[in-house]
This record gives sequence, C-alpha cells and structure tokens, in this order.
Amino acid sequence: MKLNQNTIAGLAELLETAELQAHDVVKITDAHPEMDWDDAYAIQAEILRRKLARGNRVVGLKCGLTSRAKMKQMGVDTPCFGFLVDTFTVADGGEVKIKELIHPKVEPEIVFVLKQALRGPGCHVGAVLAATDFVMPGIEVIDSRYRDFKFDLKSVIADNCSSSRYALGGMAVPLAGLDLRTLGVVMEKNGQPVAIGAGAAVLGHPAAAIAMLANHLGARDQEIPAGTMILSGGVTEAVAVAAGDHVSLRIQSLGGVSLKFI
Ligand code: 0L1
Ligand code: MG
Repeated sequence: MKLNQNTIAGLAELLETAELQAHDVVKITDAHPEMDWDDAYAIQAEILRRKLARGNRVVGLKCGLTSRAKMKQMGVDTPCFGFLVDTFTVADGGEVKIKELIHPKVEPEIVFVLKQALRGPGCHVGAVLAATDFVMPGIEVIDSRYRDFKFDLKSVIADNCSSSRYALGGMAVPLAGLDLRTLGVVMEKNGQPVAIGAGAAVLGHPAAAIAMLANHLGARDQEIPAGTMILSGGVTEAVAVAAGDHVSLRIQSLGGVSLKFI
C-alpha cells in the first residue's frame, strides 16, 4: 500500500460526504497518483466502516464493469467489486429522488442469491451455479461521485463502484433449465427501449462475474457468505435518467422490475 491510514480515512470521508450530500469531486488519483489497488479497496472498506458505525446494514455485493459495453463506455478493462447497504434499497415500482443524487444512470442486471458460501481461489461458473439459490431481475442506479462521471479504475473502486440505489423484481427463479447466457434483456425509459442485450454480455456468462468476485475475496482471505444477494453487473451501457423518468426492465423468464425518478 502507498497511502497511510490518515489519507485513506480522509479520502473515504471526502467520497462518502459527496455521496450523502450529492455533490461531485475530482477523481482522487489526481492528487494521489501513487495509490495502488489495495489503497483503493481500503478506501472503499473505510466507507463501509463509516456506514456500519452509523447503523447501516450490508444487504448485498455488486460486480461492476463486467460487460464489454460498460468497460468501453467508461474506458477501463477490468471489473470492480463493491457493497450494497440498506439505504440503497428501493422497492420494485418505487421512487428515487433525483435531488439526493448527482448524475444517476440505470443499468439492467441479473441478480444472484446464494444458498451456499463461495470461496476462491479456483471458483468457477459451475461452482457458482451449484451454490445459487435463485436469480432475479434488478435495476441498479449508479451515481459516480466524480465530476462528469470521469474516473480511472482505482478512483471508482475507492468510490464503491458508483453504488447508489437498486431495486429487485419480485420473482425468485431457480436455475434448473435456465441458460443465463441467452436470456433476453430489455430496459425501457418512458416506454421506449433504451438498452437491449442478453446475459452473455456479462463476461460470457453472468455466473463468471460471481466467480470473479469469489476469487477476488479469496485473495483477501474472505468468502461470499450463503444467502448473499449479488448484482452481476450491467448487461448494457448505463442510461442517464432525470426527474419524471420511468424505467422498466424485463428479463426473459425472470420477470420485470421498475423505478420512477422524481
Ligand atoms: O455497476 C457498474 O457496472 C458500475 C461500476 C462503476 C463504473 C461506473 O460508474 O460506470
Ligand atoms: Mg451495475
């Protein structure tokens, strides 16, 4: 690691305050070009520590930047991993207040819920499928704290991978007979299709994103606990939203989920 604990704590405070007060900041690698990957995840962990100290609860994990479309959109070439807390949760059909956010975008996601823990190294698609209880459709609202949504990978990891809000659909679908690679995904904004894709856009198979997360945590002597809900990453590019927008997602065989922005 290149940053000391004071600097890590200061950067976590900067980023979390930007999240809570809905204002942007410049990407942190501008002032700290020397920071490494461990520093980036340490800043994210410090943001989580601050939230837990305030009484927030972890409700899930997320994989980000797992589709080529997303990597190309953001100019990066590696996925990232973050956490979800209870204050990010919005009910299916619920309202998201734009004034609480900076410049939100929505992403269509295939969401996994595990019945068994997963631990890397060596976790693979087969292990993820064996450990999955069910899958669901999910809309993730991302809201980078960085000015104009411009960042590099270390800055976005520190910023908890732009995590902000999410909603899950109401159907829990077991995997038997389902090929997640070929599930069609259609996201509409105000009744118009704005993002269309299929599950294979996520690393060839959405379960590969979950395996990557297990291997990432395994390298840090951690595991994904049984019962964890995990967003596997946006299937398409993210789509900007504004007050008045209604977003609905349908995923073949998994049902739908929607959000209103007010
Ligand atoms: O969930 C995601 O794929 C987003 C990860 C962070 C990058 C971004 O803000 O687009
Ligand atoms: Mg996402």
